[in-house]
Amino acid sequence: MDAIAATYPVTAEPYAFPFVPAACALVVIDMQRDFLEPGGFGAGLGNDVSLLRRAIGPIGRLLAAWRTVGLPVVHTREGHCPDLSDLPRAKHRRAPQDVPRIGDLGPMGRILVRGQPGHELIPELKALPGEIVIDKPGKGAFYATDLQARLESVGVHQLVVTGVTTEVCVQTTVREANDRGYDCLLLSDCTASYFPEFHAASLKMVSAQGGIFGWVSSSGPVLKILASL
Ligand code: TIU
Repeated sequence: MDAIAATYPVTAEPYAFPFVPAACALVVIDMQRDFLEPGGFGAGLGNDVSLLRRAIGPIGRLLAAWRTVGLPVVHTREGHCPDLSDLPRAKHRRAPQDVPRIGDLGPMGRILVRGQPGHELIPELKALPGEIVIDKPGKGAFYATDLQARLESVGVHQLVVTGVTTEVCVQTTVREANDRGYDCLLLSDCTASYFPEFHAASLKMVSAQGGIFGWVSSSGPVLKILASL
């Protein structure tokens, strides 16, 4: 049997994740300038964006190993059409009066608008040609996107999930994936939040109750398996 079609147990909470490389995609959620760099959406909401940078190195190393094996990679980007027709009124309104809103002009162009500099993936984690890039108007990567069809077309039913922020777009995506029948492994060092306590609680919520939404590990055990393939 092909080595990538075998099952490799990954040490995880609440028990080993049955990693089948041939059926697994790496999902990198919203590693965009608007969330990680000063002057973007995250900073405008009053967050310390430097807290998210801890995930860049671990995601970069995992991406490199994943690409070497040739498994599918999905990058997501949160954002809206320039005419904001896919921006629900409630999401647009939901900000204090004095902060920049989605669509407003900031130092990296219009905030969370597709095609603007702030919407781009950070330079450290650019998508390579052939990798799936999902532009999503919501927090979850399945809502109003063709992600499920794209995963089905490449035979994927497991997801290794990384990116930002742990309790917002990452956890929303894990919950959506769980309801659609995907096994998700969330990697603690490859995710980050503006609120370290929310990061820790999110990881616990996923793996508690027998793995109610999935599994939690760190990138080390996955890297070791990838290196052996
Ligand atoms: N604000 C916050 O923590 N996150 C978001 O708005 N989007 C994502 O998590 N990508």
